Amino acid sequence: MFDDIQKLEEQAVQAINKAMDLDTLRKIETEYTGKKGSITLLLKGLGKMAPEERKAAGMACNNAKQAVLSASEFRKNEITENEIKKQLDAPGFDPTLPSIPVKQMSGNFHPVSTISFSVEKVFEKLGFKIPDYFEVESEWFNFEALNIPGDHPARDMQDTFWLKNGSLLRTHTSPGQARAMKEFKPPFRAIFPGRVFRYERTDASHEHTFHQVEGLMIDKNLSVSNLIAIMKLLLEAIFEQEITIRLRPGYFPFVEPGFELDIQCMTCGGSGCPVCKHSGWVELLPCGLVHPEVLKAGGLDPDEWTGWAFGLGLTRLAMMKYKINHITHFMSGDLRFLSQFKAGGAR
Ligand code: FA5
Repeated sequence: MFDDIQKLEEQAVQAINKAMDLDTLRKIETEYTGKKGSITLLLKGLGKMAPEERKAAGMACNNAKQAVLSASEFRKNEITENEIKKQLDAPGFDPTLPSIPVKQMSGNFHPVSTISFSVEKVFEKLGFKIPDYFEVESEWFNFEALNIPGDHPARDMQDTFWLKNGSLLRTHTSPGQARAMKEFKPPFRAIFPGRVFRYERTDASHEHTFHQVEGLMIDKNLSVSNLIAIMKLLLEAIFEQEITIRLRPGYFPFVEPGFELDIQCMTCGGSGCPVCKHSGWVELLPCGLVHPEVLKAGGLDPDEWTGWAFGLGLTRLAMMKYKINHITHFMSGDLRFLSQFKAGGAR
């Protein structure tokens, strides 16, 4: 057995030293150390040996395998160096020629990051905390804590990517509501921006993976007028112009009352155009006063505490701000698209 191992090692090293190109080298390596290589087969046969012989034979096989791999690595470097030398010595090669100019590509933020930073800046000044919650969530935080039990039809509003262990990819940033209520002592105010996922067909304005930012304020005696004031302040800071907003009733099980907030179309000023489908208004974000059941799930007494919440689609906001006509550009990884957003963010 030991003679066989030594013979195989010698044969392999000889063949390796004679190899003139990397392809041949790779073939020899596989012939001896690959899955069905001769040294590997010897190693596989060790199980049939008597236990007292097995250990020494195993060591010998492993040493031989190591010797073959080292010889191969050494020869690989020699072949590569020879190849480079051949190219440098070839007639017509002029190492003094200037290289092809490298395009200056300084890094810049993704437009969705830029818009998220702008939102964070506004809320930071107003004393909001910015915790970072989980993309992989429990069913309880994503649904139950938000007053959406298993048989509730509202579950169908957001198609879910379920994981094998029963967790899910959060379908919105709202699971942060109960998390924040459990984490911070009231009164508090927080926003939680992040990536969310929905099992959805993509089109010009729908992605399966997109960004939202959730806002939550918990205090005593909060009202819808507090919410409107903060939303107006946020949107005017983002769009850098005066904004007219309106609220329409909207249904979400975790807010009562719930609203859809629209802004007056910035393209036509409200007179009607294709962007606003001739209505003069563009739907921007859902919001409302936190439902008593959600306060309870977060461990707060609804007789003592009130709250408002909103869920802003950051990717859609970036589309509006930068006038992007198709949402799939954002995750395309296309440098021609991304390089339009200069360092600092604004185009
Ligand atoms: C929600 O996700 C609620 N959690 C928002 C909320 C929070 C309501 C707090 C009340 C209180 P909705 O499914 O409508 O709601 O999504 C919110 C925003 O995310 C939408 O207005 C839109 O801007 C964006 N959005 C929704 N689906 C997609 C999608 N597939 N692709 C891109 N953006 C989307």
